[in-house]
Amino acid sequence: MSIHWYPGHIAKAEKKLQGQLSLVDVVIEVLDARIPESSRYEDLGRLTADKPRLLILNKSDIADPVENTKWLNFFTEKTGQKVILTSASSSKDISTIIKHAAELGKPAIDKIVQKGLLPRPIRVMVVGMPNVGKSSIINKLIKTAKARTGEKAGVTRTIQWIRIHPKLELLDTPGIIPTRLENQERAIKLAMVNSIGEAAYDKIEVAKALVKLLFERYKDLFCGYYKVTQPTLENIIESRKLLLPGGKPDFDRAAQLVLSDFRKGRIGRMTLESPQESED
Ligand SMILES: Nc1nc2c(ncn2[C@@H]2O[C@H](COP(=O)(O)OP(=O)(O)OP(=O)(O)O)[C@@H](O)[C@H]2O)c(=O)[nH]1
Ligand SMILES: [Mg+2]
Repeated sequence: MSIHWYPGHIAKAEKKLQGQLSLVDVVIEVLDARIPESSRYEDLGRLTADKPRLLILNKSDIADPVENTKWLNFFTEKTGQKVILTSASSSKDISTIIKHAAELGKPAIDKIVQKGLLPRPIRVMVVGMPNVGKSSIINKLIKTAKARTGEKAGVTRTIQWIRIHPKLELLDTPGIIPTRLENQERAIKLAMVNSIGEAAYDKIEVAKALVKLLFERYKDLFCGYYKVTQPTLENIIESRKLLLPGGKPDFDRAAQLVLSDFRKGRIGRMTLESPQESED
């Protein structure tokens, strides 16, 4: 199987991201907690010129809680960054993001004050691969601020910087990390969590690989949910009676079903990779 990508776009996207990053004091780096390593961009440190980063494992509500803890510990040790688990719908998690961003940005403002200049708000931005939850987090950060300050919706729509805390300003658009897909194993996991445009891959192939992986990692949950005993789409087609007119198996529908069930967390809380396998 091959997932297509376009190296020509990468340099341009990186340049844009680098430009945005140069404007901020703190970078909020969002990963998908179901594929923390595969949704991470190793080169972000180079692009941010080593600005403080808050590493967020988002969608932790639909990821495996045991794996969540493992990944939290792994990244905390490995990166030396502040790492937290979040769900974009949790107001408590949004407050935690604000609290850590304010802490991480304080040294930058202290420096300004030490030079005898007036302090300014800490500037932050949200960065991550497609579909990890960047917009959900940004919207929540803005809404929380509006609720607190009583600011009217729409007023801040046209401005680039939005005050989300007395000391914090947020860039209102996320930084999109360009996806390099040299590594097909990684590309297929990104496809599984819907982080790659559907035109780039064959849904049936990705669904087949997902079924295998879920069976390997979460056999009981997987088999229980679909009432199957084997990791094949054929089994799911049979169990769910997914047939085309005339009685032929409907692989398209089966693939769509499995992908959508997994992406929405319907089968259960699942994580597709564990830290020990990802160590180089
Ligand atoms: N369960 C769960 N779903 C989430 C969470 N955060 C975001 N989502 C869902 O994931 C999908 C993508 O979220 P977005 O906020 O649009 O992600 P994004 O990173 O802005 O995506 P792009 O704009 O495509 O790069 C949406 O359906 C969200 O509702 C989360 O913490 N938990
Ligand atoms: Mg978005």
